[in-house]
Amino acid sequence: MKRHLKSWCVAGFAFVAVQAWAEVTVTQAWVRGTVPAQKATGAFMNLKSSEDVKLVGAASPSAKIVEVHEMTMSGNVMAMRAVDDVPLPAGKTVEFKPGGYHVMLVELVKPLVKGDKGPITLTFVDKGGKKSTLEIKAEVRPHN
Ligand SMILES: [Cu+2]
Repeated sequence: MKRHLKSWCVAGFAFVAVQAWAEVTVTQAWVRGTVPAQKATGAFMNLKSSEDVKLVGAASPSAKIVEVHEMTMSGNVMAMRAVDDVPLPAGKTVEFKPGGYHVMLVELVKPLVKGDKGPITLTFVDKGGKKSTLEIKAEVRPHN
C-alpha cells in the first residue's frame, strides 16, 4: 500500500513538470554563407513549441549584432524590419525562411563559409513570463 502511494506521487510530479515546461524544437537551421566583404547575413529554421511561447531574442558569437527580422513587401520593394517577438503557438511549426522571418546576423566576426556551423542562442518567454534559452547550430550553406 505504501509503495502504491509513492508511485502516485511520482506520477503527479511528472505531470506538473510537463505542464510547466515548454519545449521548443528547431529543425532545418541554416545560415546563408557570405563572401569576404559581406558584413551581414540571415539564418533560417523551423521552430515548433509544445506550449505557447514567444521568441524574444537571439545571440551568436559569429556576429556582434543579432536581431529577429521580418521581411515584408512595401509597395513593390522588399523591406525588412526588426521585430520585438515572434509568437510560436503551441504545436504549430513557424517557418523562418527567405522572404519572411529570419535571424539577422550583423557585423559578422568573420565570413561564414560552407561547412561552418553557426551557433545561435535563441531566447523564449512563456505565457507566465518565464525565460528559457536554446542553443542551436545552424549549418552554413553556400552563398548564392
Ligand atoms: Cu534582416
